[in-house]
Amino acid sequence: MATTDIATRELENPIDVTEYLFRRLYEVGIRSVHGVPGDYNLAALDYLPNCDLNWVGNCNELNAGYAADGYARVNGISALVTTFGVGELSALNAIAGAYSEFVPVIHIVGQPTTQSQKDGMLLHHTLGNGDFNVFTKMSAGISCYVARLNDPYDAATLIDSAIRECWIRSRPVYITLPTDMVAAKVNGDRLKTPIDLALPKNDPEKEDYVVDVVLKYLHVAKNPVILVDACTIRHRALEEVRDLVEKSGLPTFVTPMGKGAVNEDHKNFGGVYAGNGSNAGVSEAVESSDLILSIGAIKSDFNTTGFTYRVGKLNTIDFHSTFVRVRYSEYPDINMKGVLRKVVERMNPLTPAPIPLITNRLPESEQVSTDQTITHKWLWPIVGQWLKEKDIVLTETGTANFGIWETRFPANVTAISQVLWGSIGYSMGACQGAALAAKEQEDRRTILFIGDGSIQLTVQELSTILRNKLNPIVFVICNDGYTIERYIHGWDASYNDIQPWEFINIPKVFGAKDNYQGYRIKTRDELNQLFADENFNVSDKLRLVEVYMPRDDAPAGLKLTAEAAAHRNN
Ligand code: TPP
Repeated sequence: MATTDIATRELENPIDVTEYLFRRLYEVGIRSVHGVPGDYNLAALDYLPNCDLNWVGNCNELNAGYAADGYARVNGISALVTTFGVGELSALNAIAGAYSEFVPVIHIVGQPTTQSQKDGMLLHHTLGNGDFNVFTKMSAGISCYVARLNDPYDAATLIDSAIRECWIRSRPVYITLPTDMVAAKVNGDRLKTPIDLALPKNDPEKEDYVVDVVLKYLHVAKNPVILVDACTIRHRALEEVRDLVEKSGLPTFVTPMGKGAVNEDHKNFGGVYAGNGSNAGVSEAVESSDLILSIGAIKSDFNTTGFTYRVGKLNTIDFHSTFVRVRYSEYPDINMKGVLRKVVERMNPLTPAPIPLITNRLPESEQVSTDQTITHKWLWPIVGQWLKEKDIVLTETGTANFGIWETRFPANVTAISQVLWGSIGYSMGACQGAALAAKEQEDRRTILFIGDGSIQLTVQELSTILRNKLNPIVFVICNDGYTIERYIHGWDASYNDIQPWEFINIPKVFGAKDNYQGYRIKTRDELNQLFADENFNVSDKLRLVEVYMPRDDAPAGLKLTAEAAAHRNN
C-alpha cells in the first residue's frame, strides 16, 4: 500500500495498473479478451468494461488459449487472462503452440499479492512449497518476453515492452498481475504516446547490399519461382510479397503452412509445393527452377511431406524476419520486409517461365464417377468451388490439414491450421476466436473442418460460440476414429478407435435453440445440395455438419507424410 501512496502523490495523472494495461490492449486493436476467471484475476476483470473490452468467457483455459491464437491470426494480436497455477498451466499447450507457430498472444496471469509471494504463504493453487516462481519459469520457455508487474515503479514500462515484443517478434508474452498491483497507480500520461510497434529499420547500407546480391542472381536466373511460406503471414510481409508476385510475374507457389498468403486466383499462382505431396505438376516446376525465392519458410516435417523438399541451398534465396540467406551466404540481423520492398522497386522486367496449369481441381475421374461415397479426392476440390472470397478456413491436424492442399482458395481467404505444433482440438478453440475477430471486423464467414477424434478434446467451445452469438460452419469428418494415426501405426488398434458421438445434438445440450442448425451428410449428392442451398450459406447461426467418410480413406499428402513419420519413428 505504501508504495502505491508514494506513487500516487508523485503522479499528475495517476491511473490503475490494470486500466493502463487494458487501455494498451485496446490501443493495439484488441476488442475481446479470452480466458477463465479465478479469484486471483477477478478484480482485474472488473476493469474490462470501462476499457471497452469484451470478456469472452471460455469453458476452460486450454480452449481459451487456442481461441486467443485464432483471434490473433485474424485480428493481428490477442489477449488471454488466466488465474495463477491451475488456470495458466491449463493454457500452456496453447501458448506453446502460439510460440511455435509465431502467433502474438498476450497471456496475463492473476497472481496472489506480492507480499504473500514474498512470505511464501501456503495458498491455494500453489505447490505447497512456497515457490511462487515455478509457473513463471514454465512459461518463460514458451514466451518471448516475461513482464512481472511487482512494482508500480516499472509496471507501465514493462507492459509497453511486453506488448511491443509480442507484436514485433510475433510470439506470446507472459505478464503477471498480482492482486495488490491491480489498482496500484502508474503514470496515465504515458497513454498519450502510443506504443511503438514499428519494426526496427534495417541498416540501410547492409539492406542495399543484400538487395544488390539478390537482384544480381534474380536478373540472370533462367526460370526463377516464388515460394511463399508461413512466416510471410506471421511477420506481416504480405504486401511486399503481393507486389513481388505482381511486378515479377514469376510463377508463385505456397507451402501448406503458407496457404492463404497469396491470392490463389492470381494468374501467377501455380499451386501447393510440399515435396512429394505437392499438387500435380508443382514439384517439377519448383524443383527444376534455378532460383527459388523462398519467403518465410518453416521446413517442418508436416509442411514438406516428411522432408521430401528437393530444393538445394545453391538454388535458393531464403528471406526471413531476422536474416536473409543467398545460396550459401547468410546475412544476419536483417528483416525481409525492407529487402523485399527494395527488390520490388529495383528489379528489371523479367521473362517468367510459363506457369504450370493448376490441376488440383476435381480430377476428371471424379467428375464422371457415379460413386456416392464422400472421399478425400472428391471432397477438397469441391470445397474450393463452394468457398467465397474472404472466408476464414480452419483445418485440424488429421485428414483435414492434408486435404486442404487440394482446395484452391478464392481471393483473400485466410487459412488457419497448426501444421507445426499439431495439437489436436486446437482448431475448435481457434474457430471461436477467429469467428469473433471476424465478426468484430467485417463479418467474414468462418468455416472449420475437424476430425471426429479431435473435436472430442475441445468440443465445449461450441458453447462459447453460442454464448457469443457467433455463426461459424463446422464440418465434422466422421470417419470412425483417428485415421491419421492409423496411417502412422496401429491400423486396427483399439487405441485409434473413439466413441462415436451424436455430434449434431451436442449444441442442443449446450443450450442451442433456433441459433443452431445441424446436418448429417452421407453422400456426394447430399453435400452438393447443401452447398447449393441458399439458407445454408447465410451466416445467421451456428451450423454443424457431420460428413461421413470412409475410415481408411485419406488425402494423398497424408499417406506420404504418415509413411515418412512411421519410418522416422522406427
Ligand atoms: N494429443 C494431442 C493434444 N495432439 C496430438 N497431435 C495427438 C494427441 C496425436 N494425434 C495426432 S492426430 C490424432 C491424434 C490422436 C488423431 C486425429 O484424429 P481425427 O481428429 O479423427 O482426424 P482424422 O485423421 O480421422 O481426420
